[in-house]
Amino acid sequence: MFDFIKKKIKDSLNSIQKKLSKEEEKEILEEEKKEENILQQDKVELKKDILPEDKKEIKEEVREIKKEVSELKDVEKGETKAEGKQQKIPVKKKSILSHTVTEEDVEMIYSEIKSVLLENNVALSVLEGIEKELKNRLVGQSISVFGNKKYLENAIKESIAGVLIAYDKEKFISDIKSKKPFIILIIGVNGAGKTTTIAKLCKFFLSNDLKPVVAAGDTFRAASIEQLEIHAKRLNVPIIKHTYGADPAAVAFDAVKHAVSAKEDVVLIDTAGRSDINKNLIEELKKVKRVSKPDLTIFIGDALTGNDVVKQAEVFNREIGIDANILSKADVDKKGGAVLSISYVTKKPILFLGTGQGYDDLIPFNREKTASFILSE
Ligand SMILES: Nc1nc2c(ncn2[C@@H]2O[C@H](COP(=O)(O)OP(=O)(O)OP(=O)(O)O)[C@@H](O)[C@H]2O)c(=O)[nH]1
Ligand SMILES: [Mg+2]
Repeated sequence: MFDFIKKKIKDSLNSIQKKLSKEEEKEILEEEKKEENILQQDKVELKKDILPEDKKEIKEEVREIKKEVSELKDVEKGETKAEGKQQKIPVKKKSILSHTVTEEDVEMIYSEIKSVLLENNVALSVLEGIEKELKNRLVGQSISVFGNKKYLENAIKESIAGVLIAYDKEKFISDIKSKKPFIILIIGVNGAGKTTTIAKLCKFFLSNDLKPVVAAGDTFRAASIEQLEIHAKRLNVPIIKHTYGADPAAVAFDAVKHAVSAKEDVVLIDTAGRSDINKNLIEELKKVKRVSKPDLTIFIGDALTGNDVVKQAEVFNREIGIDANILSKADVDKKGGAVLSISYVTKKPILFLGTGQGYDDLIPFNREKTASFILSE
């Protein structure tokens, strides 16, 4: 994931660095020119007032001062490493060293990374969020940002983390333990990875000493019940099913009833998808939700579909209401735009990322780690 963003962000950082260094050099040169002018003026003023008998003595003193200045300049000269090769540039005097970052500086930084993120399906509102975060972190900072790539990297990393919302794994487990049975409704378009994610979640619950039961609420698609049955059998998890064409709300209701009497910890309700989100699907899901009264409604989205999945999540959130997101197929998604956008757009956290077809291919989402990964080598 983030293959394209990672590479391009590195290029952008180098380009930002170059632009900022040029600005800095210009500033230094201007400062030096000003100092030179003042010196010249002083010289002229002095020449006018000097008596001929004092000239020799003054010349001697000037020679001494020049020597000292030249020694000081040597000390003040520094070296910076640019892209492996060493380049000598004068180091600013202390007073000029700390530059106060302006809105224009941040806009320049933002315009560099904006195109990278846009190309990789990051939603526009998320980009605006990142810009706001960058401004909050950088504008007014009295710091030598120009000479400090790490500082810039950090600001970008924190700004990206600032638009992500994670549902902490530990909190998720403690939420589940707070109510028995805890009911989870799984929704999403067809092929998003709902049924596979339910199987992965069963494995996750079992390894956290929680007993799950699954409800075959997709009575619409051919072979959907058998698909869930195969997973349930492999994982040794009870399954509640009806026949094809049956009311999914009735399946969910029965699963909850079973969980209460069998003292199961979690009910996972599978549902059908449609190729597009039509009225029938929305009505069906609304009914399942009304009847099963889930404690958590999770939207499953296919990360590969980029902007589309974010739009789907918005519709599901508006029509049915979602509490958390899981993005599947993060293992094959090279862009990562959906992962960076979905929590900011829906204002609901990402719980896990699906990273393969195996039962263990479900990793808890961590916003700091995700942002660091984008900026890592
Ligand atoms: N590479 C990869 N494939 C995945 C992942 N999650 C699901 N899949 C695959 O995506 C395909 C669709 O997954 P399903 O779980 O059947 O999707 P669904 O949302 O239940 O689909 P419908 O029942 O048709 O609505 C299957 O081939 C899964 O193996 C993932 O995280 N990574
Ligand atoms: Mg399914």
